[in-house]
Amino acid sequence: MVQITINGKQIETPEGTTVLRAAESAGIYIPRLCDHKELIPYGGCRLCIVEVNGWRVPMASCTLPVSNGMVVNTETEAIKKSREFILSMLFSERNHFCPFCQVSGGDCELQNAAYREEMTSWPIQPGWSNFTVDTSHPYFILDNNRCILCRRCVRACGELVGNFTLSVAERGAASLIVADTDVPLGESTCIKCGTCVQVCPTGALIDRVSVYQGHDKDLTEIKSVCVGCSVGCSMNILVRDNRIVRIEGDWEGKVNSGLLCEHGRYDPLTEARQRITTPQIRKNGKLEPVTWEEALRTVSDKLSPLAGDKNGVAAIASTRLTVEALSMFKELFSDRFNSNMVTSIEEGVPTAAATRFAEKNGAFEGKLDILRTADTVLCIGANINRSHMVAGFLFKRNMPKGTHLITIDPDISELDDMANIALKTKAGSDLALIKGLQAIIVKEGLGRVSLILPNADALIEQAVQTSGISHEELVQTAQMLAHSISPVILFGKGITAQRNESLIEELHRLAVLVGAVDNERFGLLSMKGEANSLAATLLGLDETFKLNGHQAVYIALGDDYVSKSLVERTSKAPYLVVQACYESKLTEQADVILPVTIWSEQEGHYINLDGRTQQAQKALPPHEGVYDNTTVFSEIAARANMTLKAEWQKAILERKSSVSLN
Ligand SMILES: Nc1nc2c(c(=O)[nH]1)N[C@H]1C(S)=C(S)[C@@H](COP(=O)(O)OP(=O)(O)OC[C@H]3O[C@@H](n4cnc5c(=O)[nH]c(N)nc54)[C@H](O)[C@@H]3O)O[C@H]1N2
Ligand SMILES: Nc1nc2c(c(=O)[nH]1)N[C@H]1C(S)=C(S)[C@@H](COP(=O)(O)OP(=O)(O)OC[C@H]3O[C@@H](n4cnc5c(=O)[nH]c(N)nc54)[C@H](O)[C@@H]3O)O[C@H]1N2
Ligand code: SF4
Ligand code: SF4
Ligand code: SF4
Ligand code: FES
Ligand SMILES: [Mo]
Repeated sequence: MVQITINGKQIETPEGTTVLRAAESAGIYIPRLCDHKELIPYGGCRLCIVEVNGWRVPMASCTLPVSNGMVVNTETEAIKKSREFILSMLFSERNHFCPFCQVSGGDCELQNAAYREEMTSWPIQPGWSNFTVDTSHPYFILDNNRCILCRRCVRACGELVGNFTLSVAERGAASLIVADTDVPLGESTCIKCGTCVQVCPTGALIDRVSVYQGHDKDLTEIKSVCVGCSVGCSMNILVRDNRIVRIEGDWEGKVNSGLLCEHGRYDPLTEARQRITTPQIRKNGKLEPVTWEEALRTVSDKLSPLAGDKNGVAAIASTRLTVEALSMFKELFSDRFNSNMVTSIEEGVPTAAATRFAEKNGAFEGKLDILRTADTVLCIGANINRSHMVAGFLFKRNMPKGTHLITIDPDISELDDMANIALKTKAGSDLALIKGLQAIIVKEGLGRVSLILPNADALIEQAVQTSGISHEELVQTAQMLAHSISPVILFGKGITAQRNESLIEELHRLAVLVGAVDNERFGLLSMKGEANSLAATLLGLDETFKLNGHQAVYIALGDDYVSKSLVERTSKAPYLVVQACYESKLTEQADVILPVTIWSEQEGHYINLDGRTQQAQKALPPHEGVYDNTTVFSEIAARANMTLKAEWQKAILERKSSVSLN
């Protein structure tokens, strides 16, 4: 620990802390603009200057490490004057006529910094010229006229997102934020995650959707969890007048540390599907609006007599429902109705094989955090750039620092461009390929553990033949994996959809062989499906959906999109109940439609892909006329004279998980 004195206050702080952070930990605020908690200190704006005893000139506190006995003052007359001068320069350099700026009025860190110094004007004549405004992006606008060149956006896009789209062109006062080689943002490599907008302190990067919808002080912030995929990013939903104005990544989020992808930040704001707001029943071949009472009675009259019949009601639920809803669904149809076909829309495709492996061998998967320090990532059958973007950010950001990426995928994807090795295999050749990689490692004596493979040469030959990958490329891949110090293996639906447990077993063996997995390290992760993919499999909702003489089908669809296959497979159902939020091909063929709350109108828990239970709060009141998913299940149970215990915490522990739960 280091002792320092700031404004007369004795502070003990760990070595390596910056003066700015040390002050902050002691409740002393030092004004700053380019500094951001999640970004590497940059020292660009100089607003954070402080006086250090014995030093000739003021120092930028955001890049100044503490040292023992240091005496710092942050509010001397000289410092205050310098700060005012720095702000005057910033204001005069470009078009900072605050009254004309969208974020003026509490949301602009530049304006707020000036008010803190009690500035109402600045003495320097503005000398700016017109800078470009880029309006080509679907979600935000870049107005270089309001830019203070703090480079938070550039640093966030690189250091956090790992996309490296933004940079600075030109020099000095003419510096401009540009995308790629100065192409319009909308035509650039930008993946639309919006992180740059979230970190911009001024009105230079502004959101198209939330613009002119109110200032932060007018908005209510609700803590929630993204249900876009199984990563489970923490988010703040900003609401005004029962409307979502904006969604931001939660900097305190355990999984995502403030990051979101396009699906989390913007998809909910651009939802265009038609809501269903009244229950409907098919009468004389036509769907007609009815009261909840009539709808529930009709469903109950039809389903109650089927209770106890294994081939009575087949039931299938979305893995985007809360775990509260999923466990009630399971209890209702599995335990009370005793049906032999109760599953989820995912049908266990992304989860069942790993869960079965865990049932025999215990939890074997690691936590997403391990990606932050991986030096080699093997991505096999997982399209991380599309399906679990934020997980990808955690290692893509380190690639310029030497982290290697290997992909094994029969299809071409954007990941290939950045991969060090992209193996374009024949689909389904993974088992042979993985064994071949093991054999090379064993043969070359590179394994971390001993593994006897008497037929190594034959396995390698088999891998080459089956996968279509050359011997040389296989050796290169094996060596890259084996030589790395902290490798991580990610697998997705390309592997799990083969529903072959030995594939998981061999991947695990490979992970142990290269040191991705040992007694302390768990560098093997499956990417799973939707928000409650893991919860669904823990509740046993992971079988293939098949109709076998069932007399009714109950679908708790929630806000899922429906695939053609699900529509086709249920089209022959003798009786179809659809619990859904939006109109779809599936609701068109329903006998009864029960309209329910969307994700933002309900509260509940989600268990993400690495076993973390997270709570989402209700951001909006339920749309008039709709019920919560859990209410519908308990109403149906009550009408069939059943009571549901609804003990989800207990229910999810009945099955072994492939990853430890926390
Ligand atoms: N054989 C087999 N069965 C499977 C799987 C498998 O891989 N193989 N996968 C399982 C899994 S994990 C799942 S989640 C389920 C469902 O998985 P799939 O059956 O693969 O369904 P999805 O691909 O989710 O597609 C839903 C539909 O919604 C559309 N859609 C998605 N987003 C949008 C959008 O923003 N706008 C519009 N207009 N349309 C959109 C898609 O184009 C698609 O037609 O199937 C499960 N069953
Ligand atoms: N944006 C977005 N994110 C999503 C979803 C979404 O619809 N949109 N859906 C969510 C859901 S429901 C799921 S299940 C997950 C799925 O997420 P992932 O598990 O990553 O699955 P996919 O995105 O289908 O990518 C699977 C990859 O495996 C490759 N592949 C196919 N066959 C083989 C094979 O035999 N061997 C190997 N090695 N690779 C193969 C495919 O080319 C593809 O690139 O994503 C979730 N996240
Ligand atoms: S939206 Fe994301 S990828 Fe695009 S420029 Fe901003 S930070 Fe980079
Ligand atoms: S656009 Fe915003 S975040 Fe980027 S350098 Fe300019 S002021 Fe800073
Ligand atoms: S990575 Fe998944 S959970 Fe995170 S913001 Fe994107 S869709 Fe949502
Ligand atoms: S905050 Fe320290 S130089 Fe910008
Ligand atoms: Mo899925």
